[in-house]
Order: sequence, then C-alpha cells, then structure tokens
Amino acid sequence: MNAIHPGAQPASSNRYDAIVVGAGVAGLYTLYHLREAGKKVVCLEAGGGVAGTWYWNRYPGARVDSQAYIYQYFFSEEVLNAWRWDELFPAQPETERYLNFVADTCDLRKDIRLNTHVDSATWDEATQTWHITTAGGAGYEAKYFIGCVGMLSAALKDPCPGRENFKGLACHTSAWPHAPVDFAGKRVGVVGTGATGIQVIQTVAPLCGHLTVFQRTPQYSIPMRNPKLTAEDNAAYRRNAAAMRKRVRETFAGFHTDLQTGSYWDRAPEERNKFLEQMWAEGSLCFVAANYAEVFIDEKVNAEVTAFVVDKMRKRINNPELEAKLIPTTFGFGTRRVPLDTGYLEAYGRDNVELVDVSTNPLLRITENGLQLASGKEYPLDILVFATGFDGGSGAFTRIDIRGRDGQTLKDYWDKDLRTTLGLQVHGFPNFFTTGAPLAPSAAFCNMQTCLCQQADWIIDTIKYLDDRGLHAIEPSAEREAAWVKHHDEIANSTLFPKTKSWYMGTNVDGKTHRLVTYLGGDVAYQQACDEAKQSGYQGFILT
Ligand code: NA7
Repeated sequence: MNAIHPGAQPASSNRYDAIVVGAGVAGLYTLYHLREAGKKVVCLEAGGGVAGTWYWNRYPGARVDSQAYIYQYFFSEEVLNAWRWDELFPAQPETERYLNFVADTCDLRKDIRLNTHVDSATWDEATQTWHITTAGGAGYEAKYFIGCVGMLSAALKDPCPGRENFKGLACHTSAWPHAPVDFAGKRVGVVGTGATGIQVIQTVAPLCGHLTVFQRTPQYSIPMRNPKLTAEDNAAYRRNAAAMRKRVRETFAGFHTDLQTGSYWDRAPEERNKFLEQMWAEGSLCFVAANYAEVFIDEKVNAEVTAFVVDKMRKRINNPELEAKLIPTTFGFGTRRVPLDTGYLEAYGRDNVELVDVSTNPLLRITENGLQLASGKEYPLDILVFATGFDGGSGAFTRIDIRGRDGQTLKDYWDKDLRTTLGLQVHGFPNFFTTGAPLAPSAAFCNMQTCLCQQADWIIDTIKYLDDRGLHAIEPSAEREAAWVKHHDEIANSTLFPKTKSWYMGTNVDGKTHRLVTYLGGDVAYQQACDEAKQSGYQGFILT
C-alpha cells in the first residue's frame, strides 16, 4: 500500500467520485458532464478565476488561433443561443468572458474551488482511492483523478539568471499582471518569437517607446484575417451549430476544413500555386490544417510550400537585411507550430523596433537595468517580457507530485520515457485520466475544443462503464501502452516533425524525452482508436 501524503486527511465532505484538476476548456466540460451523469465531482483550480489558458495568458495581444465558431462548445443550447462573438479570432478578454459565461450559465461555480493548487495526488491501492493534497493544506479523496491541467500551462523558467535584480517589470507571458501595464514611452524587451512572442511584439510595438526583440529562431507566419462579426454571422453560427459539431469530429485536426485528398503532385504547377493562394487568402490555420498531408511528410512538397510562404514573407518585410534575419532557414514550413499574425513582420519596419539575434550571442543575465548578452552588451529596459514557452504536454502533470501504484511517480516514469495510452491513461496509474497529455492530438495539433471534449467524453463514458458494473479501477496494461507508443512513433517518424527542434518534440526542455507530443494519425483515426477501446470492453486495459 502506498503511503498517504502527510496532511491528506480530508473531511468526509471532501470525498468525491471524481476530482477534476483545472477549470479550462477541458475541465469545465468534464465537470458539467460528470455532474450530469450523477457523479459527485469537484473541480480544483489553481487560478483565481475559471478559463485556464485564457485566465493565465492575459498578455497584450493574446488571441485564439481557431475561429470562434469552432472554438466554442456545442453542448449547451442555452450558451449557443445566448452568446454573441465579436471577432472571428477572439482576443483573450473575449475568450475569458465566454468561458466565465459558460460557467455561470451551466451553474458550474458551485463545484469549482478556485485558488486551490493541487500539490500531490497519491493512489492508495488498498482502498482504490486517490488522495489529493492542495497548497492550502486541504485534502480530498476520490475514486477518479482527472487532470485537465492544460498542454501549455507549465511555463519555462527564466532563460537567464538575475530577475531579482531588475528594477522594472519582468514577466513570463503566462503570468501576466491583472492590472493594466502602461507601455507609453517605455523601453520594452521581448525574448521569444513563437506564437506568443509574435502576438506580444505586434501589439506592443505601437504602444511603447522602444521595443527590442531578442530572437533565437525566426518563424514562418500567416497573416490572420480577423473580421468583426455581425449579428447575422452569429445567427448563422447558431443555425449551423449542430452540423458544425458533427463536422469538426470528421476532420484530421478538429477544424471545419480537412486535409486535401489525392496528391499535391496531381495538380499542375500553376494549379498548385492557385490552390496555395486560395488557402493563404483564408488568413487562418486552414493553410496548415486543410493543406496536403504531404506538406508534413514529403521534403519536396514541403520545400515548395515553404518557398511560397517565404515569398509572401519577403514581400511583407521588403528589406533585405531584415529578410535575412526574419525568414527561417533551418526548418521547413509547418514543422513547428505556425503562428497567425496581424502586422508582425511589418512591425520591424517601425523606427522604434530593433531586432537582436541571440542565436550565437545568447542571453547572459538580467541586470538591474535590463538584459545583458554573452558579448557583454547590455540593453537598458523598463519592461522585460519572456515569451519563452512551456514544457508542453507533460509539464503541468509532472509539476504535481503524482504517485501511482507502488509509489511510482509520474515524473520518474515520464523522465525515463514519455509514454501514455491514447493520451488518456498511463500504465501504473489506475483511475487517473488525462486530457491534453502526450501522444494524443489534443497535445498540440488540433482545434482544442474538438479534441479536448472528445477526450472528456471518453473519460466520462469509461467512468460510467466502471460504475455501472461495480468495477473499482481501470488502467492500461504495459503491453497496451507499448502498442500505442509504437503506433504513435511509427506515424511520427514518417513525418518531417522529428527533424525540427520545437516544443512539439520536447527539445525546448533540458533533459526531456524527444518524442513528438502530438499524435499525428489524425483525429478521426484517434477517435476510432478510442471508440474501439470502449467497444471491445477495454481490451488491453486491466479492470478490477
Ligand atoms: P514557443 O513556441 O515554445 O516559443 C518560445 C520562444 O522563446 C522561441 O522563439 C524560443 O526560441 C524562445 N526562447 C526560449 N528560450 C530562449 C532563450 N533562452 N533565449 C532566447 N530565446 C528563447 O512558445 P510560445 O509561448 O510562443 O507558444 C507556445 C504555444 O502556445 C504555441 O505553439 C501555440 O500553440 C500557443 P527557440 O525557437 O527555442 O530558438
């Protein structure tokens, strides 16, 4: 029997059927549906409000990269009928308001404990119970422990030492202050040019006195087309909601548009260019999610699409010196997460924006007055923004002390090898379920609403299956897990993704296993695999 974490002595009122950790997109959905299924459930949330990613990431320019009509939930008629979207790609405040509206409309708050950080979760084999402790000292117990902790919520630590010396504001984008930050006349530094850095840079450039961007690796970027939405647009979304709900589960990446059928080479060169132009004009991730799969598999296709994107970027930058710095040369288009931008490349044409290459002259330390590079050069700053990313897929789980059978910690298990079964369960961790975890589409390559809700549905059905049959626990066998990992790797290794360093591959975290976090067989194949597990009575899983 495992030792129970000291202090885990829950009051009887803290005993639940299921504990959900995280009140973001996946957590709110899971809470609602478990409650509808008659389970006693509580959701523990570290933040001071609901909305997960959209609670924490309130940095200037934060915005969803999926269209509102597919990022929204489809489960509540009341929400669908009452909510009005303002923008096709909603900014953080609108998305946070939406998720709060869902929490209110569905009366979720009474079962959510805010400001409750889960420190540890320990499986007790004898009683088949998870014991959970929180930073505030409260203990909870439950049969099922469900981590909806977010695939991008474990921020990387500062990229260099010395933050305590800095006289200005230094902040990771996911820990942005709630009070407004005044940029007027300020010297701002941004480290990082991923999807987040790009949103910060394009937004802050016109607001601040001087902006210094510290770039290690440039990015390909697609200009976003983001119209304001009308009442008619919203009415159409409501009319189409049932069809859209079905549609997003029929496509490769949970979007409304799907990968092309046939081969890229079936089109003549001018047709290929016309096709790429049409997709580009959409101004969305359709250029990725509704392109040909060969873009991510075939070096030659990738090279041609990359050349198309580079040409678009060159025309926007229109400055040879900047082009040399801002256009990637070390990886092909789409093998890292492609950001959507609004005037990002154009921002470098402003007099108050300076681009500093830190690929060969890295950050050394944060000083009292700014940031110093290895060369010794110091950049005086008032505000320093770390858009340096996350320990994607696994980090938010391993930062909780999760102990399964025989005291095995999830961190040790994943430090040795990052493995899951369907991204939903882990061998040795009975009745522990995950959303957004490695080896599922929801870890990265997906419209999140689609993939997270699909995973939550599987978890809820599985819980009902166990409870309806009086079963105590479920976990995948070691063989079942090995089979999923092998299948995942075969697909991953047939693509170009492993050739590029990125958070997709875990190369941004020292010591992390380099395995593609996201399952690339596509959502439809993934759903089939999940459905097969259910329909076979959980073959390959150990049920007790
Ligand atoms: P990303 O995409 O991981 O980007 C992080 C950026 O920070 C990237 O440009 C990194 O350069 C840079 N970085 C990290 N550490 C350093 C140091 N030490 N020095 C210089 N530059 C550094 O994170 P984001 O938050 O932008 O996006 C994460 C996801 O959120 C995104 O993919 C969307 O799905 C939403 P590097 O490329 O490693 O050279």
